Parts: sequence; structure tokens; C-alpha cells
Amino acid sequence: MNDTDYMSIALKLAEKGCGKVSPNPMVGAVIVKEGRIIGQGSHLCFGGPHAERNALASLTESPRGATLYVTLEPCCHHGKTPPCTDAIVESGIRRVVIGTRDPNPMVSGKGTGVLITNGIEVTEGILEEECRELNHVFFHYIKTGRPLVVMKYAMTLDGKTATRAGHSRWITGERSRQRVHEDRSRYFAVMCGVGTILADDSLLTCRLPATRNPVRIICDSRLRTPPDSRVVTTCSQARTILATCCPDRKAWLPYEEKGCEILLLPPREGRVDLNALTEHLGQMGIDSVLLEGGGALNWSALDQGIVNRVQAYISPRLFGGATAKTPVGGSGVEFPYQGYSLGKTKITALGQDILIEGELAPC
Ligand code: AOF
Ligand code: ZN
Repeated sequence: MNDTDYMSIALKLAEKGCGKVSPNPMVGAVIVKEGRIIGQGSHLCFGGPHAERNALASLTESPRGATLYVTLEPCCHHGKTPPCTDAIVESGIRRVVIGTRDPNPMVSGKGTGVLITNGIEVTEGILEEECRELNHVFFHYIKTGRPLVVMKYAMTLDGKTATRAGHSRWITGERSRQRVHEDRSRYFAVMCGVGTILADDSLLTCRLPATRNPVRIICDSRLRTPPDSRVVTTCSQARTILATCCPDRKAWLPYEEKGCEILLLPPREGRVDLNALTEHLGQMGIDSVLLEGGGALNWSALDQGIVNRVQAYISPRLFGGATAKTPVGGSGVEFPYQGYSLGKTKITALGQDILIEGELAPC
């Protein structure tokens, strides 16, 4: 077993925090002495002990002279918990292997500095890409203060999101839909436009056992969401936020009575200003949004520069129909070079479907 092998174990441990620690990072730690794993830990709940401290608490023997493998640079600040660097230095650990630096300005480079000053040997950058990808939401949120927005859609091979009559259940197969539900629990919030609620009375919850529901955000500039729709009546199971430009507080009452939150935002071309919305969501501690919009909202989101990643689920079927809906509407671009290009693309087969995902460069 080498450094990379132990770091892979730490990465697996980090995943235990998925959906439970945001907006903090998922972190895993392994303590190794003379080729034996003598302690391991994960960061398991927001505000709870960090992975390093949980690993130290699990020790089966003295860590004097041992090596600690940790996916993220250990913290050296007093947050909701005391600095992990103190606990590491006190423990007598001789070497620390770090996956990636912490982008948190309170920690970045400083945690490593504290360890080195205390005579601990530090190795950085083991499985760095994997460690960063695991916490891509945290990296984005801590740097920008805004949620990472992932635009997700499912379409046929001929680029349709519904038949000419508007039917869309189902386009993709079981495995793709399972994956979407996993993402609904992985990302903090799910967002769609009022059109989706009016057409499908969508619930937007996560239908997998033992997972958390995302916060549901509906972009509804004129408050057209029916007060008896399922997103409104199920507020006790999952938080619902209506983002609107309607300043009439009397019109808010039927929603507020059922537990919905109303977020009043300035309009942009008659609809909710999406930059103002993401700014607000960031301030509310929402670190990520899975955008399950229709074509109009998807275009606005792209056009206003709030989309960071795209996930396109493609099913090997064709619907045809000149008027059948497509994933992105709006005015579109004029020339191919003006199109939005994805970088770092990844292609995954999911049963008969294909998932293409990638990152959008900031505008
Ligand atoms: C975590 N879990 O395992 C590590 C973190 O408020 P606190 O004390 O929980 O500190 C949160 C910060 O600590 C977080 O932003 C990150 O920079 C650092 N490391 N955080 O939640 C962990 N190692
Ligand atoms: Zn820490």
C-alpha cells in the first residue's frame, strides 16, 4: 500500500458525509503506522467534529510516529470546532499526507504551515483532482459566496424534452432517474420555473430511502403557483422557497400560511433577476442548486451567467415534432462560435442512456 492507496481509502471515508455536512466540505482521514491502519474517521455532520479528530478518537494504539492521510488540508482556526492542527501536533503524528489545500482563506496554506513549523513532514497533492472534485461545491461556494448551479435535463436523441403534445414521462430509463434522485440529495437545492409546477404539479423531492430532501426553489415572478400544488402543501417535509417579483404581501399569505418562504427579488426583463437570486441563496447558506428548469428558465440562467455545470441525460429515442420542447429555449445565439462550450467533459453510460456532463467557463 502506498500514499495513493491510503488516500483512496480516505476519499471513500469522506463520502460518508455526502448530503450531511454542507455547506462544509466532506473530509476523510486515515492514520497508518508501520503499514497498519490504526485509525480512521470522516466528517459526518455539519458543525460536528472534523475527520482528523474523529480518526484520532478511533485510534486502537498510540499514533506516535504514524502518518495521517487526509483529503483536505487540516484546519488551524477556531470555527465551530477547535483547530485540527493542535490535535495532530499533540498526538505525536510524524507525517501528514494531504489531498488538496483548503480554499478557505482562514486555512489555505496556513494549516500546512502550522504542521511544518511543528516539525511534521508534509506531503501535498496526492489524488488532488479527485479530492477537489469530491468537494467541487465547497470549492465554488467558499470562493464566490454563491451556490454552484448545475443545469440538468433529459432529452431524446433528437433533442426533445417532451412529445409534441407535451408528454415527458418518461424520457430516460430507470438508472438515469435513480441518478437524478441521488443528485437531489447531494445538492442543497432544486430549482425549476412555475411552468413546471403548472404542467406537472412536481414534488421535487428525493425518492430514495434514508436521504435528505433538497430545498425546493420555484422561480415564479408573478406568483402563479397554485396554493394547493404539491410543492406548497408538502412544506413540512421539505423547505420551499418561492422567488418572486410580486411585492403585494397579501398575495404571499396563502403560501406563507402553508410554510412556504417568499423571496422578493428585482425583475430583469420582467422575470426574477437570477444573479440577485443566487446572491441571496448564497447568503442563506445554500451552496448548490440543481436547476431542473424548462427551456425558458434554462436559457435565462445561461444568458445571465449563473450556470456552472451542465448535465445532459440523453435517451436513444426520437420524438420528432417541430414544436416539441427542447432543453434550452429563449432567443439563443446567432452564430455557432457564440455557443456555450463545456470543458472537462465526462461521458457515462447509464443503461441505454448516456450522461454528458461538463463545466461552463465563467463569462
Ligand atoms: C469540516 N470538516 O473534516 C474539515 C474542515 O466551523 P468548523 O470548525 O466546522 O470549520 C469549518 C472549516 O474547517 C471548513 O470551512 C474548512 O475550511 C475546514 N476543514 N471542515 O467541516 C472537516 N477538515
Ligand atoms: Zn479541522
